[in-house]
Amino acid sequence: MVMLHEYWRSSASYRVRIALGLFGIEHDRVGVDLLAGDQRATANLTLNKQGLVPTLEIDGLVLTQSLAILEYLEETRGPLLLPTDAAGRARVRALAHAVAMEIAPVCNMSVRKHVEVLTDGAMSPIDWQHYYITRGFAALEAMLGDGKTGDFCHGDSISMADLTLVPQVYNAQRVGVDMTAFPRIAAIAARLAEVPAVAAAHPDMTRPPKTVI
Ligand SMILES: N[C@@H](CCC(=O)N[C@@H](CS)C(=O)NCC(=O)O)C(=O)O
Repeated sequence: MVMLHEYWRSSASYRVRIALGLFGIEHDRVGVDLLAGDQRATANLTLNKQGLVPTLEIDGLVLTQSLAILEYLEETRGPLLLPTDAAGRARVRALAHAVAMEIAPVCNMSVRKHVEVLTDGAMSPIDWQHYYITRGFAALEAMLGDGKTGDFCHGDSISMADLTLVPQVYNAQRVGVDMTAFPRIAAIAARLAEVPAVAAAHPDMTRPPKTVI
């Protein structure tokens, strides 16, 4: 059985949930409560040495790092998430990395908490995220203006870039980023929200019962 170890609000987990849905891979989910610190408990560390989520158990393997997981699914079950031409793949990866390697890491929970401690509460986790998401989205919006964007980030087919965009827009909205400043990103996100596998992966659909928001 395929098993996804995840947290319902984790953007990296959200990417993998969308991919599993798009590939039609049946799976079970194991919740790792980040607010309770379960990511650093032995059960999670045994699977994910970095003490993070997600981890995907599939094909007898234990896979970590969401983009590596997406690439694995693509290589074993695709093509679906990457274009068939090298230039297209490079563009999609650049868009995906602009989110997953530039915006998301600095907005991670451990970073936000550390900044709050270092600044003695002067910099709130929300202000921190707001700043870095806004900055990152300004760059992403410009990247999407190169004429190769269609209904989705790369032409009219869903790609890995869309799988990183959706969770980041969810986070942006949670911290009050003004999405009207990013019309291309907002329009793509709105279209993606209509895709069944994307809608089914939304945190509200996967939130454990009785979760405090
Ligand atoms: N680059 C990693 C990032 C994983 C990551 O940072 N996960 C976050 C949730 S989105 C996490 O586990 N945070 C726990 C913590 O910061 O303690 C990936 O894409 O899988």
